[in-house]
Amino acid sequence: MDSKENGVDNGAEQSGRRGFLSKSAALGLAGVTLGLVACKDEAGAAKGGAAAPQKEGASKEIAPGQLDEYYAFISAGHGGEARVLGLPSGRTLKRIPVFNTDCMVGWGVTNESKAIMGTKADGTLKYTTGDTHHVHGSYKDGTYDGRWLFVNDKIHSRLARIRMDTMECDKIVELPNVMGFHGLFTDKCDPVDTKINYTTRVFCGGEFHIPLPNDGRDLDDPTKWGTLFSCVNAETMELKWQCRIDGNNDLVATSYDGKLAASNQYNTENAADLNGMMAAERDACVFFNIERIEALVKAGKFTTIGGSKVPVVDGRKAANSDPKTSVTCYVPVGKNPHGVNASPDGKYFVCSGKLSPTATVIELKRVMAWFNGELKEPRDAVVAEPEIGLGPLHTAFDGKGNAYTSLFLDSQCVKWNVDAAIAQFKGDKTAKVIIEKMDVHYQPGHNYSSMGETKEADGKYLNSGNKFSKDRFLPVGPLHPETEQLIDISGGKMRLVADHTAYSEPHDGIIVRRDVVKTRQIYNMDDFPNAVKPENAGIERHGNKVHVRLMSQAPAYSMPIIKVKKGDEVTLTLTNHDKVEDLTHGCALPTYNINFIVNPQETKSVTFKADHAGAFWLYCTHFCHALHLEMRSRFLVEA
Ligand code: CUK
Ligand code: CUA
Ligand code: CA
Repeated sequence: MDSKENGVDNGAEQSGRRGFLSKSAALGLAGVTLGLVACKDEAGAAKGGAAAPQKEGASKEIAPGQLDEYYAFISAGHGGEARVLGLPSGRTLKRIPVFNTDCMVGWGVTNESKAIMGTKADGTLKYTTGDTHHVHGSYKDGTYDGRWLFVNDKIHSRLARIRMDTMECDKIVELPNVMGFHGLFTDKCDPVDTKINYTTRVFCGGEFHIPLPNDGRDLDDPTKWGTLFSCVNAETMELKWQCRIDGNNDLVATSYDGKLAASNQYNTENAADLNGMMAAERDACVFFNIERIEALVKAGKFTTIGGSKVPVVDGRKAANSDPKTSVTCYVPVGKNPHGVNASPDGKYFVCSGKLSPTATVIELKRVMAWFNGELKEPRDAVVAEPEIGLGPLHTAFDGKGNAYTSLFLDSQCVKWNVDAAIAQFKGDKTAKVIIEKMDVHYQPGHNYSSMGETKEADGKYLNSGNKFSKDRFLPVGPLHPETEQLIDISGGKMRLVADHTAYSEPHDGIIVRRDVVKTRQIYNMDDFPNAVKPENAGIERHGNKVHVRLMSQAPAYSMPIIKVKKGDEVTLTLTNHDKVEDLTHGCALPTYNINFIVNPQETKSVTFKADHAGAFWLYCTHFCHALHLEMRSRFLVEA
């Protein structure tokens, strides 16, 4: 059998695949993006697939029993969850259900998780789908403080918070009058009170234009539609304010001093169709002056939209003609940009062209100068715009002055030097901007580096989240796994260290030093007001409402028989009294579609109607003890 028969392409075919991907993607855009095809240079030309990891890379392997150096917290795309990997091994450490339901932990099953996810009047979940793209951490002193992670849901415009000590989602908020909440970033400091040098705000970019409010008006007149940039209080997870803009938001970045947030805009045209969105030669990166927006909110200079009470400040150009009072600054950048990333030194934001082969470097000092009326044009804040390759999307940094941008069309990662790009922009023809291009497999979206979005960027690892793996792994049917490729960037040359598979679909993530993360070992029973203790355990009945209060301690539940009547509304609360770390029990109830776990000292509950008469074994699903299989109780429902 040759390699083709079993569906595995060999090396020679790999290069064919690379060429095909590059050409077909470029062709699809031909006609609208002539410049893009024309600029393909030697360095960007298709090459063969990169080989297996090099020798030195192999030494990075984490032997059995050894722990990884880093955590990677990554989004899961339309899987709706967040994931935790160990790096460099790529071991999956945890999958954190957020917007999806998960029957391992009972996310979307228990009353507690449903209360976080949001329910309809009948108690069922409002949404069961999610689309997570971006995970960012909370900061203190310009680096991660290990407190929270925040993750977006593009499909239903929700922001979720994950506690890093338990690595569980604890709050979700839905953004009003926003559709397609895509980019998200935490702030790192208060713009005014510099003593608040930690995260108190989360910024959320709204991508899709919609009627405001979206209640059926203006359906046939998209010129009246708009998009909002939202600010959420990180502590309370309530909306602080929104800012209406011209064009749209895509991704978001923030400055270390808390004064600026920015979002790249690919639809400055405010268009409703593909050609319209690609009409302008340049789009923009819109900067928000946080201090001014909040001053307007404080002064009552805002409107509200529809039934929402959230203050909405006008950030459109027409309302912001004087830079000295403007809340927004629209800096023109390459066509249909995707991605805006802050350099770890806090000086620059880099916005990539996507349909332009360029990355635009914007100096924050100059943006502030524009807001102070000291810079003529917003475009004057641009200090470099190197040509780096085809389909540039996201940029990561090594903390040594180099940037790494994913090239979607070229299926490469390009390493370039920011200072050299600035020198070239000033006219230095000898400046060597491009340092190296490396093939990745294939069509990379996000890349992100170890501690790369903090002042502690250490330049050790770069992850390339690729949208296609194609021939990198054994085929598993029509849908292939995607690849997360780990690249060692600590030396002079980039080295591919490992391919990790990813279940659809890798977007953004962060790589965090392991010492930053401090997890809890067990829960505190007192944190649960509904905890079941020996004094209140048992069955309590009020009419047809029955509360079953159950305890678990390996290898038994506190009641061998639980008897209710058909038609009862049963609330089952289970507290795990085991105190040993990781001694988790499950609670599954056949026919009733109930399945969840309780960790040591944790309490969870479910409410359901006992609408099937009969005997049902309530059993432990989580292997906890030699007598795990014996850990079960009879749930009897009298007809
Ligand atoms: S986006 Cu995924 S590759 Cu949603 Cu951050 Cu660019
Ligand atoms: Cu308790 Cu298995
Ligand atoms: Ca555009």
